[in-house]
Amino acid sequence: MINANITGPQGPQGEAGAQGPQGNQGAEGYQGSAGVTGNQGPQGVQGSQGADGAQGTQGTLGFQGNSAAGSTYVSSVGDSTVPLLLHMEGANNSTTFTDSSNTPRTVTAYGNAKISTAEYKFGSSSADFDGNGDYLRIPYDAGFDLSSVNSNGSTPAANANSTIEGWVNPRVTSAGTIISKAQSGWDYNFELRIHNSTTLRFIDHYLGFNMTVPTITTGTWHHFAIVGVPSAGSSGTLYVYWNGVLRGSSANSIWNYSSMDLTIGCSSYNSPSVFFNGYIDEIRITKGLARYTSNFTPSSTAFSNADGSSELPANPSIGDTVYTDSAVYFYSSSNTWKRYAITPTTITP
Ligand SMILES: [Ca+2]
Ligand SMILES: [Ca+2]
Repeated sequence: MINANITGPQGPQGEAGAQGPQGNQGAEGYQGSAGVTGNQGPQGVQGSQGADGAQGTQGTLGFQGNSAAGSTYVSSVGDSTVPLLLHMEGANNSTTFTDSSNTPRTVTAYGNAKISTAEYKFGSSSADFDGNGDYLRIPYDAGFDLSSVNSNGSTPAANANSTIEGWVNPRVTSAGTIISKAQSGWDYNFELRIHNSTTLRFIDHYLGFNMTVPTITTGTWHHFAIVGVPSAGSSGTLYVYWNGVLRGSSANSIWNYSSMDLTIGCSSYNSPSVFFNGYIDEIRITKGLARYTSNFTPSSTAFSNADGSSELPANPSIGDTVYTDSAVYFYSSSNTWKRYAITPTTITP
């Protein structure tokens, strides 16, 4: 018999349910305590090299070099506009005065005129004059004749453009002559004096006149300049500058009576007189150039040598020569450059 109420065996367990969703993120933790300071880092590496600079401009043409038979023609050496340049350099008490001009001239010291290292404007010495019989004399030669103007006032030649300048440091301000070209018979080329502490005196070929200047202090360097400027149809004008300021002028014939010796430290009118007491340095004469035509600041450096010594080859061999139309420069066995002036004669073979 079949009993329909009999319970069957238990069925198998159902499958597990799906996993639940992920929980929310936890809260942020607390900040930790500060750490100790770390050690300094290592040095950085060197930067890379910079870019090359641009190429310089080409230098000027040099003189020919050191061949023992070297012989080089150049159109000119030195500054031919400078016929006298006295740096007043040398050993203390020396009586040798060297002209560093384009055509060096003989300078003779008279009285007690000497080199002194006690005072100088440039370099390490100046010329010292004691006010009693001391002066320098440079004989006349055509090379520093500043004339070419006639006493009748005809048009002067270009070399009447001229400049005479230098530095003075007086011990006294009583009358003393700085520079002079004069001779007997009222024949002055030019002459400049300190007349007193507030006055300069200038004498041209015809006339002397005074100029007022700020009080001249002793023991101080003062610059003077005499500038000749020709003017067409007349004789031109001489201008006198003191410490770069125009203090007077003369419209008489300029550079007249030029064929006389030059003296520094005395008047050379008749016999030497009116002697300068103090120091004089850096005298320069320029021929053919009026360097100052308005007030100016005097040079703060020594004037450049005009003798070409700074232009000749720096490392010559004995026997090297450099020549121009008017001179031969020869590197001698005494390891110095010698300049020989030449007067060419034209020949027709
Ligand atoms: Ca000097
Ligand atoms: Ca003397």
